Amino acid sequence: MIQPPCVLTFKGSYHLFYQYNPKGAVWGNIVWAHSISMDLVNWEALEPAIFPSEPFDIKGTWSRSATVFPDGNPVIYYTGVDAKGQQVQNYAIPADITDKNLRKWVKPKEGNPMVVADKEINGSAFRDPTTAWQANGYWNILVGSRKGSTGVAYLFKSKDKKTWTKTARPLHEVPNTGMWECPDFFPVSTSHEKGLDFSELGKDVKRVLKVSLDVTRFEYYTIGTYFPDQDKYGPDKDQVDGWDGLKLDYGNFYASKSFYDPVKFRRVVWGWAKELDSKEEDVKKGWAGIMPIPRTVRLDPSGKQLLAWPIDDIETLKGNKADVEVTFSIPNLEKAEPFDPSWKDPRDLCYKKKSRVQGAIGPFGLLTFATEKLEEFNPVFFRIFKAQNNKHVVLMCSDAEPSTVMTNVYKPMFGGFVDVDLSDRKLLLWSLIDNSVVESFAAGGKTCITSRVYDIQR
Ligand code: DQQ
Repeated sequence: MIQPPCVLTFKGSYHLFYQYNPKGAVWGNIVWAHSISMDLVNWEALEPAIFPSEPFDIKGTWSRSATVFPDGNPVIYYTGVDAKGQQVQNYAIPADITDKNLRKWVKPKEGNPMVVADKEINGSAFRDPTTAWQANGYWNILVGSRKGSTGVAYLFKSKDKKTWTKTARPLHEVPNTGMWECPDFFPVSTSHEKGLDFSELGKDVKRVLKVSLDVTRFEYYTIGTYFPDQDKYGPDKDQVDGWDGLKLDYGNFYASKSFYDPVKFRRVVWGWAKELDSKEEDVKKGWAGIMPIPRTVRLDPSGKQLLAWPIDDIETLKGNKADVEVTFSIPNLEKAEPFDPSWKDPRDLCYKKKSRVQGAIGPFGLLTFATEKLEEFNPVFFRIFKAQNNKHVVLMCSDAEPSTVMTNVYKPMFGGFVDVDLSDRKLLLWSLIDNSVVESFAAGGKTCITSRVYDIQR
């Protein structure tokens, strides 16, 4: 069983670390597995890098981040579950910095555990430290948590990277969002398309805060401003800061983490798609959970959302004919059915309108994994509505329900709105299809949906 990825770039190669159960295809016995790649596509598995061994992580070595400090030395921050079952933040460093594969990692006795829950923090809900960034002479990390039902990103600061102090208030918190796992806090440029490293500040720089919601198992992000002098983050005025917020992916995509790639000057986000198969099947096949294709992210020119697009390195895989690119032309937008403003949740709307019920414009899209007689197919499709302001609302759905006749799998519908200008009456869709996963990108990466699909033919 694998869980979310974390990437470290070191001396021109990519190191992938991820939660892994070496004893089976179910959650448990988590170690940090380690693979290495020169291109983010072809990977070689190495020995696990981190596993429970010390009082401060004996009951678990969980998620994660990697930081390369300006002196070139990498550090991993991870959550350990200590002997008392409390979640604490630890660090590990390479045993031999001259080994470019960084095979062995050590957890120094000095300074571990690095951050423990104080009286204010719930030590059973305190995990997933971020990559460190620098501001005003301090190093900063976030740790995800909750206070009752309020989701929280605690901020810790350090001058020497050894002693970390919690700031007076969290960097950000939002009532009724529950536990925030895997926070990610990164800068994006408003003036160019290249990625920025974590410590970039400045007037052409906005900040993204992404959190993974343990309650819904979806993620959301906001775009806003980071105020390092006040240790505060504020989402922009028009951003939805809660369950209905923007998503990097509206489908089976969780616990994502981004990294800055100094090789190609880009910001790459990598998520995790869990298995929706039955546990018995997972055990039988011997694995569960996948990493979808890593995605480059940047700010949309509107400044209101991100664009996510599969990394260009996958061009090398194109010979496998596992992708479909379509441009849909919409001849007559006039006949679109009216959009009811009470339809707030795109996923609910996909369920309500279903994939087989004909509307005025839509459903139209792709039938992936279709059997010859259409007993099974996974539709990725759109519907277009007309809103009161005369603008159009584009709904994108991916429906796993008809994708299999098997009954012992979870077959969800996923949906997201696509904020796209339809004045040229065109809508673009790119789907990457691979065995049991369909990753679809609408309108240049404005809306993405990852689905797991299981068919009788596999
Ligand atoms: N799962 C881990 C956490 C992380 C979550 C525990 C993601 O570290 O927050 O397995 O699903």
